[in-house]
Amino acid sequence: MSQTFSDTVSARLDGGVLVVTIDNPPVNAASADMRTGLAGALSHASMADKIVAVVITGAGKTFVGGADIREFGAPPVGPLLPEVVAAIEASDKPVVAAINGAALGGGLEIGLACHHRIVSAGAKLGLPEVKLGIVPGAGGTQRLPRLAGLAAATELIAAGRLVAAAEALALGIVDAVAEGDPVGEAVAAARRLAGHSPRRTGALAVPSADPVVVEQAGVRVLAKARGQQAPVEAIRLVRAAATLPFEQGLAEERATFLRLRDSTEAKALRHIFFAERAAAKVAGLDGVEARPVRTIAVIGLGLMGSGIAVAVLDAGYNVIGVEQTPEAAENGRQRIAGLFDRAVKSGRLDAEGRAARLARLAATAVMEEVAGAELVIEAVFDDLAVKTALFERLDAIAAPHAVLATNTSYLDPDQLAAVTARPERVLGLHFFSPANIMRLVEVVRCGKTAPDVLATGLAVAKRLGKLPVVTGATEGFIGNRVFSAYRREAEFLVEDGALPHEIDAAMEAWGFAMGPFAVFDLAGLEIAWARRKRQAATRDPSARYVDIADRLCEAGRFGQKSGRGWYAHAGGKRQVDPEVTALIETSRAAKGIVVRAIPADEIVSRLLAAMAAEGRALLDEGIAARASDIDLVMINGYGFPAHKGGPMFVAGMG
Ligand code: T1G
Repeated sequence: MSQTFSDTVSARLDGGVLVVTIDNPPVNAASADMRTGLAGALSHASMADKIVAVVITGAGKTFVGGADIREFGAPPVGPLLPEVVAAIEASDKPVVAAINGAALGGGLEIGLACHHRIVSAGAKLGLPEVKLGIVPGAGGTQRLPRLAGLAAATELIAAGRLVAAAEALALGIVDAVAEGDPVGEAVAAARRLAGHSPRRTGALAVPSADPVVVEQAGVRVLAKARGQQAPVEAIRLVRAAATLPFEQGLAEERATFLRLRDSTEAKALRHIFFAERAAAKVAGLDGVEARPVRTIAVIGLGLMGSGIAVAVLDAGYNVIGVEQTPEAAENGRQRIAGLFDRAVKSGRLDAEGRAARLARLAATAVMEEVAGAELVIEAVFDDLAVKTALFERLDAIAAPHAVLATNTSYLDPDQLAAVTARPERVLGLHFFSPANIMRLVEVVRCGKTAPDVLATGLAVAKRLGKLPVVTGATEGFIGNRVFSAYRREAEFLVEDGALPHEIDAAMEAWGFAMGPFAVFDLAGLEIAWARRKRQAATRDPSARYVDIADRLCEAGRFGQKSGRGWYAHAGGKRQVDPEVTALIETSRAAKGIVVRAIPADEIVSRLLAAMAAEGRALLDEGIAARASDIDLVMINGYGFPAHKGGPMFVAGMG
């Protein structure tokens, strides 16, 4: 017989054990109602003599997905999670966690306060709060070190890394991995523990550890934190677990959590969290089924094509890799095999996985073989004539129901669709290099793309583990349009008086891993130069135009690959090149520009404003569906720091 303690918490008695189930779809977040219910169940258990122990579990595929992030910023509603967690730990009757699925943030903190933890084999556990710009706020930084030690706790909390069940057992975070149903095994364990004094995590001593090892764990995480606050605070709090009395550590943690929760960094990362979920909701696709896809043809196995093929093979699809000649096809197959070798070397893949993936790859020079694919992705040279001819051919030989996708970065996919008999089956899938690593895929909805074709593109991108963002068809889509505005303003700043290294220094100090000119040199200057030349005839003569980059390219300075660009590059290092400074000064003088010193904050604000203004235009044109999509594209494709939220968020338009 089941008993309810709130809308989201109910319980049943199983031979003296109260089995409490949290059922708060979609992720059993620790909402106010859930907390009230859990607290109610615990106090009921403490008062009922017939109850000898408690088991806590979640309904569905999640244990508890954490605190309810939507409640952040709203006035707090009691009982607060730390109070519920403290009640669990203080219970005189053993409380066993049956971790049936994801136990994240406050969800794991509930588990850590239980006296025994049994996890199902497929569950993921972790304290990913730093990914939201905060630290655990319900005891995670004080209880996890007591179970897993300082070094592991430092790494897991400061990096927000999740662990699978086996690693959680090895680290001492859980007591057992369930062979079958974790609830049944938890009830059995609870009965065994009944009548014994509970093992309270907070009462455990923090195992001693080699301070050097603990220090190194923190250093490794901070090397990637790029000035974010939360990882620094997480490391400090985990250390405090070893030096402060438990209750004092909890208080310090809570104060830090509350301070960070309202920080701009946390608001920015929360914005990104919900932006990623919102991007998946595409207008006009409610109830639209994606077409089934088992085999994907990738045309062109160069840098982009081979990366795309690897991502597709990693996701379990069959791949038909097409090149112009048998030799090129074999080179392509070897390039793909080489990418898998690297994955094996870095431990991300084992030999069996590599072999299984390559077994699903057919590399060929016979274009007609694409007839066996439900989706064709072309990644050939980004030239209109080349791609148009290819689409005419594909339209004739691809399966009637197959979806045709272009990986173009700058061409208008509508022009490619127009040369086919069925333009409704054409869309853009714009991957970012390296395509097997970069998360972002711009999914381009062309003028005639059918809803189920768009749904198919989104479904495939999601299965690749990518972050798909839908964009309309315009030159450069969302990302390159905003990046072009960024580039334009950066060059205006150079003409006005700032030097490339000063601009890069300002943007890197603000949070970018690389400033614009370092990125231009890394990507190569020739592609933008070719586009500027293509546009020269139609460029508005009254519009401001900076020709310094043209001068650099005319001098053979194409960036890192040619050893010289905006910088001189040697030994993997970039250096200010007096030749470039002289070229800049000459160009300014030729235009009679009165140079002035430009402070770093003006550099930053002008570049951010330029990106936001272009974003605004994309929204007005209906190319981007929402401002947060633009933030996702710039963060996941162009190195905009996530903890800043994106150009639209910074401009207050997120
Ligand atoms: N709060 C509120 N809503 C949440 C949520 C949460 N914690 N997690 C997910 N959602 C919503 C999400 O917005 C989406 O809504 C729907 O649930 C499905 O999510 C004190 C303070 C659990 C692995 O960081 O990582 O605890 O779009 O699409 O792919 O120390 O959600 O449908 O309207 O992601 O199956 C720490 C966050 C919080 C975990 C499931 N917890 N969540 O993935 O579904 S801070 C986290 C996830 C904390 C304490 C602190 C994933 C998931 P909608 P989804 P999924």
